[in-house]
Amino acid sequence: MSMPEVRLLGAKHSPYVQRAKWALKLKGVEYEYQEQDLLKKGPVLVQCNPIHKKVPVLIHNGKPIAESFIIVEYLDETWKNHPLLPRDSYQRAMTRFLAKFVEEKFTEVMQQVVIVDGENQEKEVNNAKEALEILEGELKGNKFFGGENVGFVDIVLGSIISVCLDVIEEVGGVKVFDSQKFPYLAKWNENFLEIPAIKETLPERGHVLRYFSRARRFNLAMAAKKRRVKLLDG
Ligand SMILES: N[C@@H](CCC(=O)N[C@@H](CS)C(=O)NCC(=O)O)C(=O)O
Repeated sequence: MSMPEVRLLGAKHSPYVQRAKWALKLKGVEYEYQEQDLLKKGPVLVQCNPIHKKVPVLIHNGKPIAESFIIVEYLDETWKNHPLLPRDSYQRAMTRFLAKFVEEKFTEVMQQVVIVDGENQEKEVNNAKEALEILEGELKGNKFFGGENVGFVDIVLGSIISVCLDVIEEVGGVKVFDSQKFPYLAKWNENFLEIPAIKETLPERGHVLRYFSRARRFNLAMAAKKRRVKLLDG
């Protein structure tokens, strides 16, 4: 049997994998999906992403590509239909700038919101709100960050806002998003979830919920253990 041209190594709960799935779906690329066990990483994952051993990994004609940003950009360069980044170099640079902002100031902050508590959590919630305020201003009533069609920034931000945000709020016991305060983003989220290619490939909420609940329990237990060790030491 011949190998499929495009394969995706993923995990059911993962917002990063979701980005690759959306880009593939929007471009209408057929692919074979292979779920990975992230606790016992198998030889395929280790071989394809030896440096990080993380998903997603896209395998195109036997050649692996890791990191969600790199994968989405690779797909955009390889399949020209439904462009995800603008053609103009300056506009492309601006798109990448905003996507990087989302990753550093929102995605990574939301990851902290879900695994810490107390004052640290309050601080991270405020950081997340500040990032949302900036994104609200960048959107300025446009349908999508990509204009009339969803693009790179929509995919990156959607993987957090449309997939994880309410789960993170539930698991972390906090409120980050307020549709009164961020009306453009609230409308953007509605528009985003109305696109068939986006809503048909959304992960099941239960998988995302289980993943974040486990991550929170684990991290809080580790933090408590560290505090105990420090008390004994000092
Ligand atoms: N920067 C990476 C992050 C990917 C990532 O963190 N993937 C998680 C799944 S949500 C993973 O594979 N974790 C396994 C591990 O950290 O060992 C990307 O954008 O693709």
